[in-house]
Amino acid sequence: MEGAPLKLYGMWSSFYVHRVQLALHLKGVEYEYIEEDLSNKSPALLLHNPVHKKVPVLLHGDRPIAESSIIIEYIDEFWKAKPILPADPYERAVVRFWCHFVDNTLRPSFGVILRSSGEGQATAVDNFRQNLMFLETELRDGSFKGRKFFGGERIGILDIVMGCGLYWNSACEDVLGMKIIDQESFPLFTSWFESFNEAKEVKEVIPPAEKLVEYVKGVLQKMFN
Ligand SMILES: N[C@@H](CCC(=O)N[C@@H](CS)C(=O)NCC(=O)O)C(=O)O
Repeated sequence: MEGAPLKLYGMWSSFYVHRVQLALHLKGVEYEYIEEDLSNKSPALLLHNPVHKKVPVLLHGDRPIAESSIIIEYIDEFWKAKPILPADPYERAVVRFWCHFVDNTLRPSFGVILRSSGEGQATAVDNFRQNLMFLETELRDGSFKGRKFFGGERIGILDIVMGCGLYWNSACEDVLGMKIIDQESFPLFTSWFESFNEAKEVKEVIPPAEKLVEYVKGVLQKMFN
């Protein structure tokens, strides 16, 4: 497989796609990017991800891999230099736990904010902030205490999974006119995000904030109409 062509099927605004792009950029691996129109999916996407029919899909030679976190682990196992997951089995389990938390608890709790209004929305904001406080506490006293990134001195899988989606949170905050992740309540998390933002590879893959805000406006409008 060494030297086999590598193609990524993606969509510019998808943070799941940004996760895979960031992993590839961190590894310094070259790939061909193919933009999908999700309202008119290509036969290649349907062929390579027949179950979910979603991006991202990574095609390595003729082998397709779907689901962003599975793709990131594949990339880390295939291109071993500059590891994205820790070597120690317990530490691997810990970051996987937190990635699972981000995808299955934290992100869905942000989604509730977007779908609610009035008092319901205030409760949803509190709930999301309580969830985020778990990560703030881990940075202060727990597994990630004293670290620049969740991965230590360099960006790891939890940074990728948390960080790429956070641009969507920021765009949603802009559109809703609400500050939900404030520096005062989440000082360590905010400073982690600043370090993440400064990374060259992050700048390479995250679309401009204004473009994302315009896109999110459209998505939220569709949700409410
Ligand atoms: N769990 C998947 C989620 C991927 C996903 O939701 N992709 C969206 C774009 S952000 C998609 O392709 N949607 C097309 C559809 O639902 O038909 C992952 O982690 O890769």
